[in-house]
Amino acid sequence: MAETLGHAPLLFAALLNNQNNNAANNAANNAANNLPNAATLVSLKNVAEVQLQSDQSLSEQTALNGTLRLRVTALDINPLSQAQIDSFHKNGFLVLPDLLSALEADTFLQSAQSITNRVYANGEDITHYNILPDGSNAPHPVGRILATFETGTVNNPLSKPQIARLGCGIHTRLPPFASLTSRPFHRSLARLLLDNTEPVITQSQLILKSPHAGGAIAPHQDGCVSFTEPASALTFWYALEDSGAGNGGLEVAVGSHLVEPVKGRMVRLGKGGGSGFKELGRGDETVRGDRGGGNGGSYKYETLEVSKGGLVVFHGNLMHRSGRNVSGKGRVAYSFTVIDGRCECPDDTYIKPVGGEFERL
Ligand SMILES: O=C(O)CCC(=O)C(=O)O
Repeated sequence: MAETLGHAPLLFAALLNNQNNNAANNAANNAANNLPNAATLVSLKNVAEVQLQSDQSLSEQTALNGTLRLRVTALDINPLSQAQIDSFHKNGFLVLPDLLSALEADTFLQSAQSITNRVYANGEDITHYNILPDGSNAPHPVGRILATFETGTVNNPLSKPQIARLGCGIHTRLPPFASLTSRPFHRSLARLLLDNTEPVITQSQLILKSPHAGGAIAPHQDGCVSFTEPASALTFWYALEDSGAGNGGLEVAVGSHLVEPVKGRMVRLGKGGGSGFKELGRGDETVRGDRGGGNGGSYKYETLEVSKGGLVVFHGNLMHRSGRNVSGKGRVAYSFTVIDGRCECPDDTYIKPVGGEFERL
């Protein structure tokens, strides 16, 4: 996995490492040096913040909300069979196909594309950040939309730098994703699968793997970022485009949630958006960057084939990763993570909002 790149934790590592704000030049440099290696990609990552609140008209939102409400009613009556619940506990994840119609998935995709277009257009609603090496001036991602970029390309070095991720407050700024996230069906799943009777949202993101450019995401557990005691993190991952072995699909280490406890947690450093990693049971020792990979390298990973509109729901302790997208097919996913509000979440948790209150699902 020499070429693997960040996921949620590494997003923040990327913020810390960003020292160059000119993504176009980075891409040109990478092209000149042939394919970039992992270190090059991470150190050249770029970040931009979208400031506008919404890209949808009220009538579009209303139409979408109406559609969603109808589907929720149907799905919430009997969300899962016992066999599905048993399978989740055994394997650590569950694939639920066709939760979004193709039309709905396209609507969310359009919303994602509208945001990415605005970032690419680099208009006045976009703020660029130059992050100092110590990360002290990094913007905090809670409640914001921050874009990070792939600065290299896989097969097409002449293409412009592609957005790799938009997070971590997608649903707080974009009404269509607020509607999707707050479906009662998700609350039912949280209660049924992890006994999360008071689920709260820790983050929501769009993960974009552009054709020929999408980078790999290193093995990790979401419970390192969305940490609680006892562990309660549950991630909902929607394929907005077909996702699988051909285009850098989600890979899971089946059953790893049973044998790989979360060994550390991501913490806030200082008053800015800086982050570090605290190993559990090691007192106050904090290291900068991400160590959320656990024993990730030693597992066998299975690539999930998820058609557009399918949902993967997975345990916060499940090791997962994804590969580069070397295909000509895009791969956009929307994900959000919940924890149980009854469980203890330390105040220095990186993703915890200032003031300490997470939003209820
Ligand atoms: O979409 C993917 O490839 C994985 C995303 C992921 O693991 C994450 O954001 O934590």
